Amino acid sequence: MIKSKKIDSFFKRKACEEDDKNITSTLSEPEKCVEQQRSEEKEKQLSKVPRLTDNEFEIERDPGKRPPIWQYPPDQVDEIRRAYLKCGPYQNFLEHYPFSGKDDRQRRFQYTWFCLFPSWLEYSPSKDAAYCLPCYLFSKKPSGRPGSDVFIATGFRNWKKVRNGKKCAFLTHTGKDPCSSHNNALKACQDLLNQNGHIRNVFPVQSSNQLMKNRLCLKTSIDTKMATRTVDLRSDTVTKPTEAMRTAMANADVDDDVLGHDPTCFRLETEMAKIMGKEAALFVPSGTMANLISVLVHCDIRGSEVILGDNSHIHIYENGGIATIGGVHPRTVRNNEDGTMDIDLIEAAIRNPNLELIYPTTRLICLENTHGNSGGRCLSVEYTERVGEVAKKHGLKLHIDGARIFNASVALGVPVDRLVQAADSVSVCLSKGLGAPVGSVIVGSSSFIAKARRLRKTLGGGMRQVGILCAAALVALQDIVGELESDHKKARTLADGLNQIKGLRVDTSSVETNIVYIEIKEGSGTTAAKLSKDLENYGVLLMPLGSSKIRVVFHHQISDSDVQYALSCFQQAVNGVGNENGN
Ligand code: TLP
Repeated sequence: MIKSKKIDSFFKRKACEEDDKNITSTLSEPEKCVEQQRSEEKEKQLSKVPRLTDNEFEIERDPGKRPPIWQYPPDQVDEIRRAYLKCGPYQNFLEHYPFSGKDDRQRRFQYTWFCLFPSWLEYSPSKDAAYCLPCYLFSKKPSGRPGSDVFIATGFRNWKKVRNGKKCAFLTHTGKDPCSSHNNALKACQDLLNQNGHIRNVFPVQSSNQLMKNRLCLKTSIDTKMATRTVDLRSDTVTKPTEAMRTAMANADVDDDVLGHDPTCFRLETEMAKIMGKEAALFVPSGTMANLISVLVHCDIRGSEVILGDNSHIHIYENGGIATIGGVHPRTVRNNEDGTMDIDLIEAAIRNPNLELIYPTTRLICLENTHGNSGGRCLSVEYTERVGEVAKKHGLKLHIDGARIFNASVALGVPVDRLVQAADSVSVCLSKGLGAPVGSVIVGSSSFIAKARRLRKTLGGGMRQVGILCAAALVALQDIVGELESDHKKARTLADGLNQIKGLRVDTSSVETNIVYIEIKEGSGTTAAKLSKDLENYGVLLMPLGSSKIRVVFHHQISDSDVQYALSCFQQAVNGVGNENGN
């Protein structure tokens, strides 16, 4: 993978340019003479730098000599910005640049860049460097991060290095993203120059009639916004990629992953294996395929049986794929309300290998953590380890459907690798609470993942430039895992609020993570289907289950005010009255 360079690296000065004094001290007499001529020439150039007095402001044309914009008094800074914009960026004539190279060549190359970016690129004669005017005008106190502050490109004489297209420092500075800090600064400049439409300038010229009309318009647009507000609680699968994800996707370094060469996919798989404490990882299109592949790799001998919960996702919602596609026989054990299966029931379900003439052969136990149909409840390390011991004792493998394993890890306060230590394989969804648009990852031993890779191809899950998807997933790991705790908090707030509404009930003790199951009490006068429909009219989306149960799932795109809004809509829909707190 090619590392993208920071802007500074394009402008590293050559050692010989580092210190002009050092250079002169090592020069011969004739060379010193030339050098002196040059510096006199430079001084002359500087004296030519125009200075402009605009009312009280003296505009310093040389960007290398200006004080930082944020040092000006806040009430004057816009006027100063406007004055600078009126002058435009300071650029040099070709003949005014100091010559470069031993044979005193003109700086045509550098000059060309100024012609290419006439609206923002500036030249500083005193520093012999390039600057960006809009970025200067809207710079904040420096953050100190390299490349993130005002564009000050020193090392002017070495600019030939930027010639190769996509790594050009100037293009990198402007950025392709319309919201890059440079483009934002450009927009800010335009806004500053176009103040006619500003509300401050429009209001004073309006009659009282017009003012009243405007107020009504404003109220209508707020009402409309309320009515068109959407609070999507159907699942944590509904999130839209964040801006950071979209940017990462657009810039992802990719190659053919079926050939095993996609660098971003490699990065994600390596990272996931590390986080989960397993040898290897494999990116797959969905949680369903992740579970199917995992079960099929563990049960690759005909006549295999898997023990799994009767209320598990694999058993209920995955089209029976393990049986219809994999020929694996499911043996269900009752799921308790907390998502566990009793250990003795699991053990009792393991087939007696001596009777293989009549029984299928048990090869695998599957757990689900968090357990979706039990309201997102967490399986503890202790429980998982006890199941792992049973599996080991009988020579079986343990797979965890960890679609929401990060939610469990956060809720239990246990590192995720510890939580899955007893498992031979884990499927982890990136497109649930983590908010990535697509994908799951399977983790396990290297040999397990090698077989899984082959099966993924068989199932049509091998994808080519898949780094585009993995790039978003890497952002999800970095940005969204930290949001899960807040999702859980919001779920509890909603649960508590709903319990205050007559006709609804939530078992708050079951709300451990981001899922809330709502029960509609008998005599409430509504049903799951009707309530969902009514809430949909307010823009609150959820999932009705049966006649009296509704599921809501939280994710990072639900805000605190969404929770309050949803509560007041529930109140309104069930009881026909409501206040802002939903009480
Ligand atoms: N769950 C979806 C629906 O299918 C119910 C949801 O909205 O919760 N394991 C678990 C525990 C899951 O909850 C899901 C999806 C999957 C696997 C399957 O993942 P995908 O949808 O990516 O195939």
